[in-house]
Amino acid sequence: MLIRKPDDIPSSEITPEPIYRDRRTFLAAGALALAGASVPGVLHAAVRRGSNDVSQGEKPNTYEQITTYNNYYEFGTDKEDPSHNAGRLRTRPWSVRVGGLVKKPGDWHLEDLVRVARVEDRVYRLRCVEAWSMVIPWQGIPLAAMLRRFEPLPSAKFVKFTTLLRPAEMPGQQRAILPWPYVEGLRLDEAMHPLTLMATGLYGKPLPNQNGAPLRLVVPWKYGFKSIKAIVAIELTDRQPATTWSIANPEEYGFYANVNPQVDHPRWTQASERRIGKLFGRIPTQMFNGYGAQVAGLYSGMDLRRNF
Ligand SMILES: Nc1nc2c(c(=O)[nH]1)N[C@H]1C(S)=C(S)[C@@H](COP(=O)(O)O)O[C@H]1N2
Ligand SMILES: [Mo]
Repeated sequence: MLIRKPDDIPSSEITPEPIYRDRRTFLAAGALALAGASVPGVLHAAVRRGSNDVSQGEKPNTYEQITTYNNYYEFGTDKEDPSHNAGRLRTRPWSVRVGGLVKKPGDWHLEDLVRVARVEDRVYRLRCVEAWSMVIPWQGIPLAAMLRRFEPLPSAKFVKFTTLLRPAEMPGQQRAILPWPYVEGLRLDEAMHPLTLMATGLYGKPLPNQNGAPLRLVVPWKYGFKSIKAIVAIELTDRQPATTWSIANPEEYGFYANVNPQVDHPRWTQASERRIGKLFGRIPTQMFNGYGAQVAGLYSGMDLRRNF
């Protein structure tokens, strides 16, 4: 018989999923309350989710939904391709190259990198630019805590992220669907925002490969394509970095990609979305995906129609 220490057992394994969900929501709300009033909207959202108001659509999606309906073109373009094909990817050992405008460049072992801060629970909405959405209970560490360890220079204004390039294990990279490797970027203040997370897990389990193991970005107020998976490099820059979808199609995908129901995609409306798992109807899309109280200030004075 295999006997494990209780703390080796993910809570999700010993708690039925619906109870786990409620408990996590409660924990998240409590943690944010302790953190003070700096992110009142998040606390409020967490409390609302805890109220079991299913009609709001704020109940977390199931583990099954989150891990079988994915966008990850390195493993194919159909939603079920990543869950079918990503199992072969080797995510250990893993290191992240840190460079550019920092005092402390260098290669970090994944284990050392995620040890720079305590792992937190964050239940976030994820809104894909394709107009579907989910609610995902992530675990991860704030990107800000990571970046501080690299000591950005005063000249640093942006952060560039790069996905692993390994066509032998990522069959989508054997075709020119997108320019590889996948790259993304944030303004430094967006990257330092307390909502910006480096995710290492979901539902209390290690991040599945199809969701971006072992380390993926989560920027909940932006369209999902900003949340780059399987990160192997982080570079601080003084110029806005090129990003994969704006290279592929600059008319349709911009650098900012803030969720905005008032600015339609050239080929479809962004005013509403299809919540995965909800059988009928669509739900209204919220400005900044509902995180405006926390992040709108980052964009004051900016023309959000031009900076899409
Ligand atoms: N490297 C990489 N990261 C990526 C993508 C991708 O194709 N490659 N797809 C993006 C898109 S479009 C979305 S919507 C989210 C989906 O994340 P999920 O599969 O965990 O829900 O991942 C983003 N990160
Ligand atoms: Mo997406």
